[in-house]
Amino acid sequence: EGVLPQEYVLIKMEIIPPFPQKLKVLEGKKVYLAAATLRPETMYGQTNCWVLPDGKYGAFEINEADVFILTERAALNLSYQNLSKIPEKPMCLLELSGYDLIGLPLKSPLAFNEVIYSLPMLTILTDKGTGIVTSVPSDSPDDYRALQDLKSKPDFRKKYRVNDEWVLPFEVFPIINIPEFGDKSAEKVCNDLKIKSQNDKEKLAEAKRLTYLKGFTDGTMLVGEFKGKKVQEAKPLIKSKLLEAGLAVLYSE
Ligand code: A2H
Repeated sequence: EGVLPQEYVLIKMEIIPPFPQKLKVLEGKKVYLAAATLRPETMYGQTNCWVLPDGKYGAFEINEADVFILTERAALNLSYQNLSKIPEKPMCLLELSGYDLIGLPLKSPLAFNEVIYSLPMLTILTDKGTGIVTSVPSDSPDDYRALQDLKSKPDFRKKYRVNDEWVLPFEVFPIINIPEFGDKSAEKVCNDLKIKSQNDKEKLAEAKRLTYLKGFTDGTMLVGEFKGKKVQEAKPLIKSKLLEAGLAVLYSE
């Protein structure tokens, strides 16, 4: 944990009914996987959501209307940030594991894919953000590699009961150009560094360092309302739009 608080945007990824048996008690409510991101301007390119299979999650009442699925730790922090039905007290309606969340169909803000699915990622940290991560494989090396792992390894899909239709139709979609890395910067850097799996932590850290900074300083939007604008300019505008539309909330830790 750093000294300064980190501010995330929580993207409200809505679960599309009908709910599976395990989540049936929540049906009738608006239930979201709340994904913590530092890159709200990349939401056009979402291909899936990531959960930690062995992670512990809960469905928490945030206000009269909304239920968020995230870690208890994040729910506690949110309850001190005016995001709990009862102030300073997380209201858990249902305890869940990551396994319960795999395969949920989701509708996520700005995503060009109308329906995306929740899939397993083994490197998610439960002491950071919400434990839920939205996947943008064009611009995030972690997301690119984890999606490739699922696509290229049928045994891996089988182990986590991931249906082919939740993974195979989803292609890396260009949303930002970085002069040095092209339109699919994460794919390019992962290939250049010969990253073979989501567990290749050191190389992925290097890939993230390379793309994260360059994306912000040199990136140009290829899609959306701010197409043609620099990422630096578009990012705060897209963030404000999401917040004002009620499609996302801010979260600090
Ligand atoms: B970012 P920082 Cl396109 N465990 O969002 C692992 N990773 C997590 C996480 C957790 N518990 N919570 C959030 N994250 C990811 C988009 C994105 C992100 C892009 C490019 C880079 C990038 C789409 N995924 O992050 O350690 C989330 O992925 C590169 C750093 O707090 C979040 O933003 O700095 C980022 O890591 C937060 O990481």
